[in-house]
Amino acid sequence: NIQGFIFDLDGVLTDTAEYHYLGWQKLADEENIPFTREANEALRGVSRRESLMLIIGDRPYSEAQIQEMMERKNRYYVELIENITAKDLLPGAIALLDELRQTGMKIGIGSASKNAHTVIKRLGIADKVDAIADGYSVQKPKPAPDLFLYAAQQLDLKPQQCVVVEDAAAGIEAALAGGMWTVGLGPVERVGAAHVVFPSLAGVTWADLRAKLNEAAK
Ligand code: G16
Ligand code: MG
Repeated sequence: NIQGFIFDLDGVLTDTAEYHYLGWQKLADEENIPFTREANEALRGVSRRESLMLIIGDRPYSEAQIQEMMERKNRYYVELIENITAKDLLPGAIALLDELRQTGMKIGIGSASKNAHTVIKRLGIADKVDAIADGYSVQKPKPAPDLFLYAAQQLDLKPQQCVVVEDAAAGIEAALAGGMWTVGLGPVERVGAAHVVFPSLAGVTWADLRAKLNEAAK
């Protein structure tokens, strides 16, 4: 019996992926490391540190240099997200959030980002969510289930009462490992492991979700 939804932030409710990309691209250019938009796809939902590791590969940076680069990229990112408004919500996000709340569902956010609180505030949805699990909440990043389990706990729900909505393969993996229902947004090649897949939240209603989840439960 489903009683709550946990939404990933970047790629599900808003598209901050572009700002993460611009931040990493600037850093990579400054460090003379080749980096492209395509390479950025592999960083979807991946933690800040893991993202940097994928960018630098086996280049011999010290821990101090790694820390400095993470901070530098974050400064660029924080600057870029200053202008986020409700207009940056992805199509269908607000309609579904509002509908789910009306049906009595609890709503949580499960984001790997340490900037999640800022983004949620700027999007104007802070009063529509009951709990936020972010990049400070747990140690182990997705695909470990810890972040979503933390969110479920904050909502006072059992994992099997929660639906996780994710755009990243690592996020679907994390939610499945936590014993939750999963909705994947995007191509099947990326989120096909989810119980239910939609191209995006545009036009998705609770009735659609309930029907497809019931189907998947059979
Ligand atoms: C996001 C993004 C990732 C980003 C990570 C950490 O997660 O998808 O690209 O690297 O958070 O963000 P920050 O550097 O702000 O702590 P999610 O989980 O909302 O998709
Ligand atoms: Mg995401």
